[in-house]
Amino acid sequence: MALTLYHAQMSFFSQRARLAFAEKNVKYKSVEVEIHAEEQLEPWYVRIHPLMTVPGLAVEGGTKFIDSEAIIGFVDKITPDLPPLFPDEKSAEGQKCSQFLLLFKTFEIEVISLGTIANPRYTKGFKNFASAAQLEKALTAIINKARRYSEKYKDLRYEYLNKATALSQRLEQLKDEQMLRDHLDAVESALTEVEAELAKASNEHRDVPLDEQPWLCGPHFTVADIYLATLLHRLFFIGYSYFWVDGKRPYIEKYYQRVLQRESFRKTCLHANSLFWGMLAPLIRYKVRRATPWVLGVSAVLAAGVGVYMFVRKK
Ligand SMILES: N[C@@H](CCC(=O)N[C@@H](CS)C(=O)NCC(=O)O)C(=O)O
Repeated sequence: MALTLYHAQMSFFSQRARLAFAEKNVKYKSVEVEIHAEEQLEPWYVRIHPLMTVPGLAVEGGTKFIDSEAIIGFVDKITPDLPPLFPDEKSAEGQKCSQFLLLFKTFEIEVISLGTIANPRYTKGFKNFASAAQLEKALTAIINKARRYSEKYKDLRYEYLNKATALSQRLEQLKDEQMLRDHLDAVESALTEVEAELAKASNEHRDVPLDEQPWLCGPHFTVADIYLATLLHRLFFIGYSYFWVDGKRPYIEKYYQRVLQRESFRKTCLHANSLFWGMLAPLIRYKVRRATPWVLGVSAVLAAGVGVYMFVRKK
């Protein structure tokens, strides 16, 4: 069964999806959607993913998934012989997993990521790469593009108008500093619960070497670990590692170090937040991809010119 994953390196939700694929060792065709060049708004992608977000998954035969959790669920379903990412809800591990998934839904990482760029003062050591004004300008440009496209591509009119509305709400949130504070508080209290759970499990497995210790919900690396691992990685990148370093939440600190060593994580997420690998390199690939016909055309004309010149000179 051929699978095509549409994703972006730096995108938080794409990282979750890629990590699930790697955990379950499922192969897929990778198509990068360059969200920093607004490629998610191009009609070819809207026809695959009407919400114009990443990740998206297309399955041979026509089925599509347009949400990271649904994608992870699908990956889990097609690999029943491997330990489940969503353990049976009747098991203790499955119950914990559902509880943590609910807990991780008490805040929105997009509000935190974008809000932090607009208000970096809550972070420690975060090197801001855009001002609030630049961010607002960029979002406004995307909203305007969605509105223009709603006129240009009549068959996708409602999808584009929906997108413009969704992004306008994001823009309002960006200006709402109290909202950022609320979401940061929610993250902190979630981390407090995580710390308590990790501490309990670690004390119960005191004599077991670190690489054999349980993960968040039990013996297996589940979807709750995918969420926690990518959350910590993003928080680290945007300057909130002070939530756990320097003895603040030592079990989380140990957990994060363990995640950083995990092969699946290293392959899919380790460098995804870096400005070079997560933003610049994909942008260059995108430009090359788009420039290829033009570059090929010019090269062909030049080569033909040189050929004609040599031929004439020989005569
Ligand atoms: N609930 C969705 C959220 C996806 C999402 O918001 N993706 C972000 C990147 S992390 C995105 O595509 N942003 C670009 C946009 O909204 O135009 C999921 O879990 O897949």
